[in-house]
Amino acid sequence: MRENIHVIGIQMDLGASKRGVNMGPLAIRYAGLMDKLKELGFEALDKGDILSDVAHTENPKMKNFKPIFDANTSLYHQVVASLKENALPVILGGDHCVAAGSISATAQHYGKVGVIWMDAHGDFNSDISSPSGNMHGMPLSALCGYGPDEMIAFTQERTHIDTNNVALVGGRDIDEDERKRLAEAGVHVFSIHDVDRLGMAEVMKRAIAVASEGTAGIHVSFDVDAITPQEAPGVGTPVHSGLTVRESFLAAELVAESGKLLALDMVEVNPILDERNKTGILACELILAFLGKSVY
Ligand code: B3U
Ligand code: MN
Ligand code: MN
Repeated sequence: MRENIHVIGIQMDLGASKRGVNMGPLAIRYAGLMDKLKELGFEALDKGDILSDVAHTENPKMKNFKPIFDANTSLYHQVVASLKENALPVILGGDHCVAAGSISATAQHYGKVGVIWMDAHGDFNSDISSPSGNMHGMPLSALCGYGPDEMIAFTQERTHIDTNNVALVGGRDIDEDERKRLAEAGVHVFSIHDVDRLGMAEVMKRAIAVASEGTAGIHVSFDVDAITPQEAPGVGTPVHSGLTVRESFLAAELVAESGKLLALDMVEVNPILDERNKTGILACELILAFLGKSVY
């Protein structure tokens, strides 16, 4: 595990249907993230927040594309810079669009990386298949080369993520077309049903194996709506019957134990919809667990 952590916030909510996840980085910092990282012994540097421009839609199938792309371009360059400094980037979203920037950067730096995408949703729509035009439903598809390609056009050449190395964990609200797209692309889907049947330890063992096979390591992208809404109420698109808090921590602890973590996104915390920063505090503690904080 690296000693050097760069915390990078991105105040952007333009990919979601509800406003407010732009305040996610503030809520997670307010929960004490920087001090707690230092208490754990990390050299933790706060790189501040990237801001997005105002909402502006030209194509309703890709709402707010331009300001999303611009903010993501800044994020991409910041994450590449942090990786060059040998830091492990922790990205505080923001809606899940930010993973298009952060994961492109990790892939650009390391060449071949695996992804564990923890989410109630698939985020595997294209502009064509999306029922909403909301871009936070598209980043995983874009990253894997299934479009929209513009979303990850940060450099001339795209470094796509091989779907053989992608595990989606916690899915339980996936659109019909999206399900077919995930299956055709060969993404390893561990739905909430699989978590029930196999248990989180086995699911994560398999997800880590998938994401590690032939890669430099793993980029984890954690959407807090993976967790059940009673425990994580501060999210824009809650889906009932999600991961428990303990399952979420177990997943984080097992990733830490694997020693394969290269970068971490913690996204979709919506302080406006939260209860006394419950979701922000949970997101903060989960980050620490992904970085190796143990309870014993
Ligand atoms: N799959 C739907 C809904 C959705 C995706 N991600 C979130 N919601 N958070 C869509 O709009 O693509
Ligand atoms: Mn998501
Ligand atoms: Mn989600």
